[in-house]
Amino acid sequence: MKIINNPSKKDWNKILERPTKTVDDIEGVVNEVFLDVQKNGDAAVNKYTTKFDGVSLDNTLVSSSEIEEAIALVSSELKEAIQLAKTNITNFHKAQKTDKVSVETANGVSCWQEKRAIQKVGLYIPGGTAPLFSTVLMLAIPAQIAGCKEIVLCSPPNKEGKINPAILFAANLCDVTKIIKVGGIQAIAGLTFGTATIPQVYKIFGPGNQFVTVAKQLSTKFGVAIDMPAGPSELLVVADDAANASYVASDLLSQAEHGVDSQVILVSTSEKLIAEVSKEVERQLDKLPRKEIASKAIANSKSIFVENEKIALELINEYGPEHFIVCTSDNDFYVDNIENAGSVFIGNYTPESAGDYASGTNHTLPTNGFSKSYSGVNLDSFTKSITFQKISKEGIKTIGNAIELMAEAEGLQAHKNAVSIRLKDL
Ligand code: HSO
Ligand code: ZN
Repeated sequence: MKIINNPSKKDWNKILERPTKTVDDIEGVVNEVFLDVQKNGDAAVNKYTTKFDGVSLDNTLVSSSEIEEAIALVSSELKEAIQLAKTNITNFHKAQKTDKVSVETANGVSCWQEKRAIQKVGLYIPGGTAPLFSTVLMLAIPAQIAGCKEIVLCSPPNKEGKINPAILFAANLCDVTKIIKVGGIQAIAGLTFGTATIPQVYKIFGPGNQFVTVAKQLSTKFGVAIDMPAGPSELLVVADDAANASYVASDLLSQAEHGVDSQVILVSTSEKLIAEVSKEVERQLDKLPRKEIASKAIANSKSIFVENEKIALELINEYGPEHFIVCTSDNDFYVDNIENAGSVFIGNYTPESAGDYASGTNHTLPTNGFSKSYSGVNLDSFTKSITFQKISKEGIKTIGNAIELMAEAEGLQAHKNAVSIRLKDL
């Protein structure tokens, strides 16, 4: 890891820059696939599955026998672990339910707000080198709790035309409505327009590569909502001599192993800790099966020494990390004052992996500085609020004149009339 000593504020932006990516050439392919799927449905989807995933499938809908087969392939230990995670994620997300908000704003004027589930949602689960079945839990559990009626899961098939058994097990455990073997741009296009096999949905969730990310963004042009703009995983750790250097190194590596473009940053007021963590990272890295990926991410990563906690906090808020681990002699200072972060992990015994899998919080979080304006996925991501109002005769008398005056001042006579016609009768 590159060590940066006491950087001046004007250099922060440069130092904290995310790994850049070029989107231009991707947009062309994404547009082409979208047009084709919109016009030709399943035929186009299947064509791109053959082209991009190297497999031709007659039927992309996962059958109950395929699910049975997958269930048999998952070890009972792993099933129990997944069940434990499901319980914790369920508990935490169920608690996020809120009561309806009801206010009599003026005499006879009742206003209230209630949440309703988004009826149809699409969950995208990437394939790739690490099949993230934990993401199935993070998306399908809150979708169920919210009451979404149709939960469609898309995940790319491997060369044998199959989806990883743990993904199928988790999807089945969480009562996903339909599982479809389709990935990449064609999956997002299918969820956007609907095909004979893929139902059209109102909101698409889940991580993916750059193609999937650009496709999700394009789907919004066709009226589909998305969870958030996704980017490579990130972790920022703030630690001082109160932290265990080998734990800190293990956390940094846990995130670095996601991908070569993952970004991990250590911020510290202790030069001693920075030196120890660097050594530990090298030592632990050497033994990792995904060493090649993690070492590339580590090569782009930084340890930043700062003079005091105040500067550290300012720098962290400027960066807005997806994951933020706090392990210092004054954790409360950071916890109380952090403004931009997706999820915060506190103390020596709270690794990021806990939130990735089993503590109960959601691991679908804003990256790329979007924690400044976006929340991570939570129960509300699967609902929308509807406002209601009921006005009595008394109520319209109370606010009617104000409405008439305002409508007139905006030059909207018909608006005014809608009130006047009623007031006349009272
Ligand atoms: N850290 C990832 C989630 C994940 N990690 C899934 C392991 N499995 C989200 O940033
Ligand atoms: Zn992770």
